[in-house]
Amino acid sequence: MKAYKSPEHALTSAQQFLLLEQNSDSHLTKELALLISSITLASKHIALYVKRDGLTDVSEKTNSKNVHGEEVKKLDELADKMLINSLGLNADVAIVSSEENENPVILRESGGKYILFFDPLDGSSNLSSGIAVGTIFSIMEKSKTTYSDPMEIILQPGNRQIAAGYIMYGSSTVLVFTTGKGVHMFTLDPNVGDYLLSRQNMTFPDNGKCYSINEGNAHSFDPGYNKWLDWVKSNEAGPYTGRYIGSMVADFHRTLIQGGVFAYPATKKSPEGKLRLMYEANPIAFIAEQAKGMATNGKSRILDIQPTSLHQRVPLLFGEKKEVEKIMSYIN
Ligand code: P6P
Repeated sequence: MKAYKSPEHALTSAQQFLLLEQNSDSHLTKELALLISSITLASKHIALYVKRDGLTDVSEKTNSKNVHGEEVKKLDELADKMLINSLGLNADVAIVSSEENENPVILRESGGKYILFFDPLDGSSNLSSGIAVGTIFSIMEKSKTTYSDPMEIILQPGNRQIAAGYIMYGSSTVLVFTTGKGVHMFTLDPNVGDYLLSRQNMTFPDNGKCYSINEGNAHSFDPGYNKWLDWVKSNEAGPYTGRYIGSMVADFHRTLIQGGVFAYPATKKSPEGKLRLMYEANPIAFIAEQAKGMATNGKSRILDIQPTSLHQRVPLLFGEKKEVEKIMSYIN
């Protein structure tokens, strides 16, 4: 990225940063900068509701269940609608797929060059506990202009992503994204009302010594995970710290900042894993690899998995390369 003269981090918005990058790299078009701005606009509205939880009824359950049979909070639906409405105004968006909709939403039968996947409010079951939640997004280009079944152009492997990111609604509201040229973080400044550059070219620290897994599921893990857990808690390995928030965006963000490793293996309740490939594992894996880390299903690279269905689940391990490889040495 060309050096630019503005003060290091004080005045660079996410959109300015993207447009500056565009000068140095043609693949990052104005459309993509505007597209990410559509997402951040919706996220500012979502942030307002998240920050006022308890004063409104948005963290209450709706009567409906989503395609996965999970309870849906009012804010899940509201966030989904805000994102689709904001993206629908962008003529470059053809199709959006979301955790909250069984089928893809075709915004433009013809025209539009981007297809998007998102989890509008990951971890929403934690909303009423005041725990960080997040919006996760993944952006691909349409692989062809004409198709008979939208799944022909939607079910692409994660290595076809051109951008991915998340907004974490936590102690601060942060946007983290990559367009394939490093991982960058922007903090929402409520006084300015915009996301301002706060960290650039982020990489996982080395030797984070933090492991993140829901040990309550240990009874149904592949035995290799329990062998790894015995090791990670041993004197030989230690000391490691256990941290598990139960909101993947927050667990990822902590791992990116503090280092370590996260694993959500297959369990008896979720034999394919719990996390969804297209709008959770793929975007997180793109960011993890751009931050010089690793993301796998325990056997292969997440980004190389050829999807077979829109809402398919995968086991997910991410974090420092050597820590992920350590787990893999026990399970394979
Ligand atoms: P468990 C939140 O519900 C979520 O989808 C992810 O954000 C999180 O990593 C995972 O589920 C937590 O699942 O079974 O540990 O509560």
